[in-house]
Amino acid sequence: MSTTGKVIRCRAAILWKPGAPFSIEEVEVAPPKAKEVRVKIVATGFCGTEMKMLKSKTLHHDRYPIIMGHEGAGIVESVGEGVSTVKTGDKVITLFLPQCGECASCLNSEDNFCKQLKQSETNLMSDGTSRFTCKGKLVYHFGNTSTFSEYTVINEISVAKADAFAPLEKVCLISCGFSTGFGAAINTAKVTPGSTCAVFGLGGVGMSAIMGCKAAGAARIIGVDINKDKFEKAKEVGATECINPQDYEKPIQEVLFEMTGDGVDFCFEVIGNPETVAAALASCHESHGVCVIVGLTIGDQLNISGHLFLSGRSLKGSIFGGWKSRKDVPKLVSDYMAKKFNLDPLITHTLNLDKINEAVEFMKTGKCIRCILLL
Ligand code: COD
Ligand code: ZN
Repeated sequence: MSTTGKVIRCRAAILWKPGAPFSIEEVEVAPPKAKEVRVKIVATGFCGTEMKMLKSKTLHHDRYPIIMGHEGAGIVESVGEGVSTVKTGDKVITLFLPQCGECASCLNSEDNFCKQLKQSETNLMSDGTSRFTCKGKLVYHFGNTSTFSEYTVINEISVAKADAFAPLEKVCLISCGFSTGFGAAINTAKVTPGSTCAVFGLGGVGMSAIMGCKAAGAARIIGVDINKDKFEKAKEVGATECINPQDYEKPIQEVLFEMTGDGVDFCFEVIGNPETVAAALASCHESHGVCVIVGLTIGDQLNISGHLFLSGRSLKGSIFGGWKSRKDVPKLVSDYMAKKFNLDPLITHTLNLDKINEAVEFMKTGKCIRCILLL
């Protein structure tokens, strides 16, 4: 029996208040309105950014209850009026960063920061309402996507079509972690062949940055993390050496200067910590070194000496690895299908959505790179 045009009752992981565990509830998901699609989520990764959100007391402006999740893949269940680029049955990747195709950023070939991203700051759909309710209460959306639900409603500009044969339990990582890290190296830093790189933070996004540095032909890739259990995997994906700042008396930037002579050509901060951003910048070659910030979020303040820039270093931000989401994600999925990169090393755990709080524990204890949740 078709569910088109009807409210769907399904399971979702709800966060009722800051600091609470996820609670699996039955939710109602309204049909998509104009220019929206309703997606049956098949798989979603649990990203480090969700951990940041769980810890933060200030993000979301107290918009609870909320359905989080922004690293998803699924199948279009139905589409709203005026949707022309996807149809029922299509496999799609959810996009926390939309691509409207019309704003100044979308029209600029060097820019991917679609102005419609602002929409997600309301935690509601464009008409100011939510498509979710639970126990009679409005439930807020998250990151334009809300993938911790069996069904979700997303703007057409926030989904990308995926190859019909793509394994959704793997390519969901193209929705955030893989693309964010890999693209930071390829597109934002534009890592050059033979260069020396350092990646601070060896989570799913940092590992993907290592893969990007390797694909770009870097000669040396130094992984930096306080959890040495990450080193084996980092080397598997391309790190040539790994160091733990806690093993040294001196600051890590001095260690990196000793290891490289002149500092690294490209450095990536994939932790989201203002202090490690400062250390990553200071680890770069004094004149041509480029440091890319992948972590950090609203409210994070940097304290960096202007002296570091005088000689020519640069510090750059990066969102979604610089990819134009709707245009580039289908190509990334095709590249995955053509075995141009491997996502398996990033997937350390796979759990049913019901076990989402175990995924939180794995992330907390540093045991996991990516935990894929199946819905
Ligand atoms: N020094 C070295 N390593 C550290 C330190 C430190 N002081 N502190 C933590 N680490 C390591 C951890 O041991 C861990 O291995 C790694 O840093 C972080 O990995 P994860 O698995 O927690 O995180 P990822 O890889 O999934 O995500 C990292 C981000 C940097 C993307 C995230 O934390 C973040 O800052 N997000 C905000 C930016 C954002 O919203 N981006 C868009 C969506 S992702
Ligand atoms: Zn993410």
